[in-house]
Amino acid sequence: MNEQARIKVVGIGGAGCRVVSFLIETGHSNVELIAVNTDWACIRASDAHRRIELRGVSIYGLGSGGRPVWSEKCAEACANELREALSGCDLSLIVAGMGGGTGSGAAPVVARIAGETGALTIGIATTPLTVELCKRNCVAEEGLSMLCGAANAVIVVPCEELLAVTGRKIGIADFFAAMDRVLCEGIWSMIGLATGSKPADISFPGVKAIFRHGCRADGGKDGILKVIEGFFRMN
Ligand SMILES: Nc1nc2c(ncn2[C@@H]2O[C@H](COP(=O)(O)OP(=O)(O)OP(=O)(O)O)[C@@H](O)[C@H]2O)c(=O)[nH]1
Ligand SMILES: [Mg+2]
Repeated sequence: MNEQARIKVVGIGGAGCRVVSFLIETGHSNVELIAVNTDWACIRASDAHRRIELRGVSIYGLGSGGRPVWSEKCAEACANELREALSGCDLSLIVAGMGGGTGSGAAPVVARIAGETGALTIGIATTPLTVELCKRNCVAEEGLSMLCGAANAVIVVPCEELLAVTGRKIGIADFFAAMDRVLCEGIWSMIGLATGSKPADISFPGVKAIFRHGCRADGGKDGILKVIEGFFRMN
């Protein structure tokens, strides 16, 4: 059991920042929560422990409007601030919804920087609903592939899988609130595993060894915990 593992959770873009807000509501004292966005109003409204407004390209703080290349440039321009915020931890969880510009473009840069600080870096990324624009699905695929290249492991949570559970009659706001809850529960479970609180015999170095492989895992409707437990069983 290792309760000393230093953990940071970084939410990127609208979806990532919402998950961070949810994590704050559900509380955990040992974890630093960081919100990163090109949408400065979203950042200013966030009660994350650390808030980073991405700037560098003329997007006027209004989000990237679906342009991952702009967000990537902004994240590179803010690399020093990101590095400083991300340093000093053992495990970085990088959370983003793939399909928009900020999560898809900036999360891979944030993951790379987190890895450079020496932290084990795990991406937690949602993929869009099939009803979302075709362009969003293409942007998501590309963003995901970049994130997989930058993080030690990426846990993919397809929105479509949750829709299969909630049914299609649910409103979009309720649906994404449910998605936030699933992600939030999965993240706390993962932190429980990483800090050794569950199961008790798994040490943080063990978690580190398992996720060092740089693989991609599908979360699906059973949530993230099953995936994590799967990794432990495999090893
Ligand atoms: N969990 C969750 N996912 C969301 C939410 N809103 C949208 N998404 C999903 O996340 C994807 C990315 O959306 P956003 O996070 O809003 O986009 P962004 O990264 O801020 O990108 P830009 O606004 O284009 O700069 C969408 O295509 C949806 O699939 C939300 O409130 N919660
Ligand atoms: Mg946005």
